Amino acid sequence: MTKRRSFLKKITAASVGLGNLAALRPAFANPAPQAKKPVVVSTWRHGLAANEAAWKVLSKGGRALDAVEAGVMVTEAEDNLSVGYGGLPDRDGRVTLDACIMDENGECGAVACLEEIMHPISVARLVMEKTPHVMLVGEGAQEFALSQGFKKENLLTERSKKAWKEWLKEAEYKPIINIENHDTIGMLALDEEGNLSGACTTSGLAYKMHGRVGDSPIIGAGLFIDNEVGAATATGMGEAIVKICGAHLIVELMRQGYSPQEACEVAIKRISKQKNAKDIQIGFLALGKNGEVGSYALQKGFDYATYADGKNQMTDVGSFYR
Ligand code: SD4
Repeated sequence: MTKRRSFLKKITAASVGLGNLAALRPAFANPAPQAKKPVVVSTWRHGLAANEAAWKVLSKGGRALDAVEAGVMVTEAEDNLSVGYGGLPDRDGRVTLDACIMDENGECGAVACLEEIMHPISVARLVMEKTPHVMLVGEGAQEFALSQGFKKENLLTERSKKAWKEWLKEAEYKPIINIENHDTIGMLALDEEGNLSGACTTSGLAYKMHGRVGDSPIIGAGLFIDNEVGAATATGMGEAIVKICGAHLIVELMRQGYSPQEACEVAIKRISKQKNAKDIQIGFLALGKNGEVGSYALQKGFDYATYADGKNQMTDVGSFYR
């Protein structure tokens, strides 16, 4: 009998490919504490202003989906160098935008390489709500936006044009996101009803090849929501995030019982094995169904904004390379 039991133990461990069965974290290993809701979190310092707009929706009992759209629209309309209006262009001087949105029902929409439209997140939402598709890109995305009443606008500001002209003097093609050049906004919200949604929007990697798309509009990479479990979003070097399906990996780890913090750390550790990991920045942000927040980065310098209990505040994030 004892022999049989130890034999069974061995084959179970071997068949799941794990030397140590304790490494398996069933969902019941992590009982959910009392829900903290509503709550909204978003990447980087510009998340503070974005959270204010999201909170207006959430504090009135509004839907998380409406909150995240309203929130990131603030950042899209700001003259900053990394999201929407004023975003740094590609190497041909064209501002191309990527965005996606996902709701509590697992519905999602995305646009990639969209030009001259100030609010790609709202176009992404309409892709979700009005088409049978998940993603529209380039000209097709723009045509769809125009058909929905969006107007063409010049998004290349004097400041971003000047920066691009400066870059052209050397025009060395080094596609990298490190601690100096970043700032996609990824936002996750849990509403009073206990439903999760998220949004992610960016002008992407500065001076990228025309047509390059990062992680931010890719469901499962830059953003993923599972209303039974939690939500995750990403910022940083998109190629590295896509290679591990970052946001989906984090949510799936949370489903297995990892806390949002532990899940972000596992995902960052996985990226640390990639060949150029030392030179790039990645930040992950996760929100559990119970309102618990976790975040981790590859390099120092990542932070995020949380609005909960009527307070909006920044948190500095720990990093793999200290
Ligand atoms: C991208 N992840 O296009 C985006 C860029 C970014 O902070 O997050 N910057 O790869």
